Amino acid sequence: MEPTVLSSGFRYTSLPESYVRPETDRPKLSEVWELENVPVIDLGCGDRSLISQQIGDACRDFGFFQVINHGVSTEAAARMQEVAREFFRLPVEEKMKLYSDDPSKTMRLSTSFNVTKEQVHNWRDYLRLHCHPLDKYTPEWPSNPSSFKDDVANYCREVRELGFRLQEAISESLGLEKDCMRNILGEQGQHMAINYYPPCPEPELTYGLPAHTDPNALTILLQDMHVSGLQVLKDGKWMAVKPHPGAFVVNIGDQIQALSNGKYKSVWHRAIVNAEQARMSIASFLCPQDDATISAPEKLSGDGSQAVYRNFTYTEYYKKFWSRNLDQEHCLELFKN
Ligand SMILES: O=C(O)CCC(=O)C(=O)O
Repeated sequence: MEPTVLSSGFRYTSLPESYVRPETDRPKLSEVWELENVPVIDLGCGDRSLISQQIGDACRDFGFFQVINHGVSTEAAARMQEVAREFFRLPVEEKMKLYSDDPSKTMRLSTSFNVTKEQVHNWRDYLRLHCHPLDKYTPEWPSNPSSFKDDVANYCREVRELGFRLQEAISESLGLEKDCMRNILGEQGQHMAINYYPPCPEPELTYGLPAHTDPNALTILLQDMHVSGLQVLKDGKWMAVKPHPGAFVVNIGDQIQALSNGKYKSVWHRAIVNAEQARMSIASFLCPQDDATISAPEKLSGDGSQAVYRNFTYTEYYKKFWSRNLDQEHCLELFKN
């Protein structure tokens, strides 16, 4: 069968069989809690040690948090969201020119997660872009809508700065020099997934994205303000993360879990879909340089004798991550000492 995307203009009235999860692996939406006390950290409060303490607490207890007064302009975020919406409204023939199932491609439109490997599909389309260095990658980005390259590049620059500020605060919260994480991670790559979840006829039977952790270092998520869908596993229970006005959701990826020697958690999260409204989310991923050696600093791992994970390169980790299904065991488990 020819590959296609969900955002084709066709409105499904029932869920195609290939999206139906086995009974034991469904979202059980009635059992999901709303998380009232998701840490919301004010990065503009002017008190550096308070910020680092709040970030440390959030990374340890939740593995994720929201940030406000983060320095990314409201305009850049609004334009990013608007151009992403315009992209998914394009005719399907136009979008399909960018379609690929090959995870090694640096720019592609795809659907679900890993369509050729997975047994059950996910109710999601996504446009995945490499974003750093911008002058290397923007030429291959979509030129329709016409403002796509400019709007997305502006947003990427601002989000990258935010990511670095957060990594510095994370380093300090671990008692390390502020540049420590960034030095280990090297010249960081930056990727983006623009996720589009169309209305789903039977949201109880499937996922937009099943439970997964992120393989990268840090994820900065711009959520749809009006349609929620992100859920996080906390103390064995799924919790819905209600969008907070003007905030980004930040989560620790597997690499920071490894660098913190397991002190900070790369948490399981998932996206659920709903029957009435389409939802979008825009995830920016900061990733270690391909050949960066991921190894917890001695201050956290003794002289290495208490290192929870063996040393590995990001290339090695990333290959392993994409060779598996999204919802298998935590990929870091395979790198334990
Ligand atoms: O759509 C969301 O809220 C979650 C997106 C996500 O987890 C991802 O892109 O990896």
